[in-house]
Amino acid sequence: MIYNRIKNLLRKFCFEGEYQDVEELSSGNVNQTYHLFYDDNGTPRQYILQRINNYVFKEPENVMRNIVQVTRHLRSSMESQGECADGRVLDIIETVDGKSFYVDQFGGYWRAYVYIPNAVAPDTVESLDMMREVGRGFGHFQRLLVDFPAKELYVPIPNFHNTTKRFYTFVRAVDEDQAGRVKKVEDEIEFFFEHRRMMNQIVTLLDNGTLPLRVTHNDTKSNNVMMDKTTGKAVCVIDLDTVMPGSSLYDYGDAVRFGASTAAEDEPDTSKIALDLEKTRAFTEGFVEETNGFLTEQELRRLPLGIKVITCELAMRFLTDYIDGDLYFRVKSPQHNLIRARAQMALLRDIEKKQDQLDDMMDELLRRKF
Ligand code: GN1
Ligand code: MG
Repeated sequence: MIYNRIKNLLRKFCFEGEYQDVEELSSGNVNQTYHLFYDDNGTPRQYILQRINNYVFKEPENVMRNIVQVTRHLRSSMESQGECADGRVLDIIETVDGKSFYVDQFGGYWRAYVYIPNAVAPDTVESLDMMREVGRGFGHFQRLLVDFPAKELYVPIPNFHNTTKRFYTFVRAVDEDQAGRVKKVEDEIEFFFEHRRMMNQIVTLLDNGTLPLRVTHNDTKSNNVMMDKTTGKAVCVIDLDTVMPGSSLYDYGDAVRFGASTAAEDEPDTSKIALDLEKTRAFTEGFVEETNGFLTEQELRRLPLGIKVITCELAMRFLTDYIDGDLYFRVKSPQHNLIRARAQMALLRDIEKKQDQLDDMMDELLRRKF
């Protein structure tokens, strides 16, 4: 029973009211997440309780230090721009000792947030309006952090989107073949060798100063932005674990990869997977509108490169984890990481076919802007 897993933790946090119920939320691939229901003298209260994956995040206390700082900055940026921050920024529930996390007797790290009411974290983006709004949500997030002192941030996963280094990690995994799976995936391995040059491009452009380093979210799936059920507006960006210096191309590219795909990230039938250009355009409009004025022309022109690089990078990360024996991502079956890798490879092939159309879309949007 889920309750047995969490019951001892409940009194460690400053939750208000009486515990009523718990549900496990399963859409994350890394952390374990629970939705808690409380009753505070007739007022319902809801919380999120999460166990931070400490295989992925080696120093969870520093991840939490980042989140405390980032949420504080988001709140004060909103207030200074005359926006109401209530319910629009992740709200950490402290432990009874006044900390932002609790360590259990097995060394597990736990944290809690106020659940954002009347909102959904969409696993699939159903309409163009919703996709435009997801774009606004992540664009707005980037705008609020534009003056965040990047040097103060701890880097939770070094080289997280350094695709060049990720390629070396992949090659090492192939060489070591620790789960004996390499012989089953020779064609897939070849695919990443063929895409090696393309994958290096953002790293090179950051290194030579063509693209600026910014504070970015780095995990911009549509289910990381809460959408208000009544108004359909983006209310709050969640999952701040990987906020760190990066490129706007990563945030743009990852959001399009996920939200504008015609199928789920782990769709086994690859014939169903394609990039929806209309959704891509809708996202781009929302994102560009919110980041207007601070994204450079170099960044704007290269946004489509972000879609390709991030899709390829993630495909390679899934394949690496399959080869390693499923150490990193949570899997539902022994084939899950391979299915995910093949799905992202299929998406990348379709993105490559649509390259000219993506470039035309950006040209047209840029002509409108300048
Ligand atoms: C992981 O756990 P979740 O769903 O927030 C991963 C992302 C991947 C994503 C793919 C820290 O995110 O990088 O893009 O899965 N997060 C980490 O679904 O590795
Ligand atoms: Mg995440």
